[in-house]
Amino acid sequence: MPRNLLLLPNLVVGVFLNSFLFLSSASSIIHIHSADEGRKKETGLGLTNTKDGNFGEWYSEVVTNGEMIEYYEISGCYILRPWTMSIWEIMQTFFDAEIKKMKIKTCYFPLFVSNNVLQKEKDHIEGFAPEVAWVTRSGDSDLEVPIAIRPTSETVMYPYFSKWIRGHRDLPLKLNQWCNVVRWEFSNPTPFIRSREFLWQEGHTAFATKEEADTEVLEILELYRRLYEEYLAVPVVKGKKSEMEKFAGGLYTTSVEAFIPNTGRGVQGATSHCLGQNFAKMFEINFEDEKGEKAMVWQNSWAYSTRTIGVMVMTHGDDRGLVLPPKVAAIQVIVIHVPYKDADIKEILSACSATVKVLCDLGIRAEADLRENYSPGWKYSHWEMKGVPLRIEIGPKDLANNQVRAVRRDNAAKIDIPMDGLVDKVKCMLDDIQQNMFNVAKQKRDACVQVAKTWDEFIEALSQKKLILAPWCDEEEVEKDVKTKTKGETGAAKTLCSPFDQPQLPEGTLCFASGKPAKKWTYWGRSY
Ligand code: 86X
Repeated sequence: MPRNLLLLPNLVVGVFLNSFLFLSSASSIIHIHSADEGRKKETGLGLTNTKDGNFGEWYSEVVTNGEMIEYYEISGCYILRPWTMSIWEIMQTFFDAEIKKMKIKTCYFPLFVSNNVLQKEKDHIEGFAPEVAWVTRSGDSDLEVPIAIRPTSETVMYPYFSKWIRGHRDLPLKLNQWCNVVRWEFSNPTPFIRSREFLWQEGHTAFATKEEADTEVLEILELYRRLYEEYLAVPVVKGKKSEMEKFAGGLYTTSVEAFIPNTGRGVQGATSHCLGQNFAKMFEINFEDEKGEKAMVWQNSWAYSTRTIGVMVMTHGDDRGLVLPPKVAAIQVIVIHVPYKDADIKEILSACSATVKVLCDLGIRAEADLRENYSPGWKYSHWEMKGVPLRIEIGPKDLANNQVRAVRRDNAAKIDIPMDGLVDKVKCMLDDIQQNMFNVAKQKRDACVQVAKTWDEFIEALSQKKLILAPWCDEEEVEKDVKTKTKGETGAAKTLCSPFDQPQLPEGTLCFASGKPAKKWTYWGRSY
């Protein structure tokens, strides 16, 4: 049987479902008039929610229809499909190579933590305790003592730091592991952004001096910035967390912060902590220094997780689906043949394959979709939904003119490219798409930044979903007070970070919230 006949029942079901929705659901009537809806009818693809209309629903549709995520029967857990994992692997390849240049070694510690060890640093666990998941049983019998699943690995690793570090020659000790962690969150789970199990790298390092630790904190933070800005094309702010928002077990916390204009929420992109000597005290991580005296190590820890991918999707996605930055897209160029009446299909197909080959030979991730049981229009929508940066169409006219038609995912621009010099042109276009995606995202982010010098300005900006930059006295009590006063359905406002890149703070500037002298500019907002 010809393969395309098998498709007919699907098509019928698709159309039936659409008309069923139309008749039965009042809400579907609201968006049935959009141009996209026509496309959805025609192709069986497309989104039913828009980014501006219902951001939350749009997001879950994008990550599922884009084939990144499959929902799982356990709430807060998601299947990461190959389309996600190829992005993760590209980021991993970049980051892993960079930290190897810094002489950081790969390790792997067990998933399980004994209660004893987990409780070792009481202050550290306090507050987090409700999120810890426990294994209490094997088969039919209860375990003698329950064991925890790592929510992070400080308490797993540091006993061995204590064992392995004896003298100054054992320092620095610089380890990183790629693994999963589990935090049993109860607030609304969101794919990538807040999931109960996620993937991350966690770096844990120990030094003889605070200076070395301080330097590394910033080196790692710069890698996180590059990951976001150069790979994911997402602008971030580098800065320091307030005392309230820092990792309580550490000395100070630095972070890269992103912002989602649609929801008006900040999102912590990655953190790089200087732990000081707090953990060294608890875990007795001591060494004999050059003078033969007993000293305590200085430690750092740092992590980024699969949350990075969610931030990227939220930043760039549009009403047609995902928009992937070329540097992380598994497929950068999708080649689609456009058959036409009596044109020689064989010739078109071989032109497509030849195009893919020249692109791949010069390092571009290109693939052809030559399936004959799907129409070109269906394929356009499909690969748009998946966010492929560049589509190349080849039809009889293109063949005759020795050219191809290229269509950009980021701005829908169409241009004809002569076959001669195709690879160079495509490379340029991919670079341009990458740069343009960053520029557009930065423009949108910058347009959300609102300086607030008074309480009234602050409240007004908050209601307009702004990323607020305000002069602050840097007092914990005042931050608490702001949190209390802004508590509402959508969550309280808090500090995101104090940017390292500080605008001028004129003498005599007062704190927007307390009226005391301001010490620094700080970003405020609601956050994920
Ligand atoms: C904080 C701190 C730190 C290593 C990083 O941010 C980088 C990588 N860890 C993590 N944190 C916890 O310590 C924590 C502990 C428990 Cl027990 C928990 F259930 C949840 C946690 N969440 C965050």
